[in-house]
Amino acid sequence: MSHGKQFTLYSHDRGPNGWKVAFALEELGLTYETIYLNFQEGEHKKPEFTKFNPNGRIPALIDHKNNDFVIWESNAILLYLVDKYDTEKRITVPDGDEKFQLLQWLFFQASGQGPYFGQAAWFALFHPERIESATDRYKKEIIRVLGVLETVLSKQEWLVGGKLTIADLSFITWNNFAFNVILQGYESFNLQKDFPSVAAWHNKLLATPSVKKTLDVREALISKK
Ligand SMILES: N[C@@H](CCC(=O)N[C@@H](CS)C(=O)NCC(=O)O)C(=O)O
Repeated sequence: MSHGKQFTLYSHDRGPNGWKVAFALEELGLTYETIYLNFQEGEHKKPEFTKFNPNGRIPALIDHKNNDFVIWESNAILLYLVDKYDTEKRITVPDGDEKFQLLQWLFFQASGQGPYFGQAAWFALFHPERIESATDRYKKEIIRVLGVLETVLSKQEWLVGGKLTIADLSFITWNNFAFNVILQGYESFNLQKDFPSVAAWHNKLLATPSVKKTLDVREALISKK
């Protein structure tokens, strides 16, 4: 076990997906050490890391109290953590219909939010050429996904189970990046005006102590660079 902590989390200071796992670890009061990989130096593609995650992406989690069990894909990690360690079901729901709704949101996040928001970020910020049609396509997809969330959150406070769960936690970091960076100055985008329920939900999530603490760590790491 590394330094007496139960888990080792492989993450990245800016990459959104590792922070989702940190939110859940904090919320459940589990102990962990984070190793932030250096993407510029390709650490995530080196055998020292791909022996844990053959996909060469963060996050990956090692559970030292479970024979160094390794799990990767952020939402699979969230499910592992709650199934094994959230016995009081603080941030998950009981088996049954609600569990399938929880899975529905986690699948939607992993297939509908993460990749599209990621492509929007890529074409808006990192692609070597400006390709307006591609940038626009993915920004429009962000707007569409926010519309889906708005429809649901205008009728209920949380995505599932009437309380904060891993489903809500899974959306925070990509939404943050979309609101603060990707969609800045895009057409007449105004989160508060266009998606008031999403804005209220997102602000509530940011004010949750475990989330705030984790995002403060992120801020501190980034501002040190
Ligand atoms: N579906 C994966 C996505 C993982 C992912 O794309 N991670 C990014 C950082 S947030 C990464 O490692 N990027 C480096 C690369 O693609 O080379 C998950 O949710 O864990």
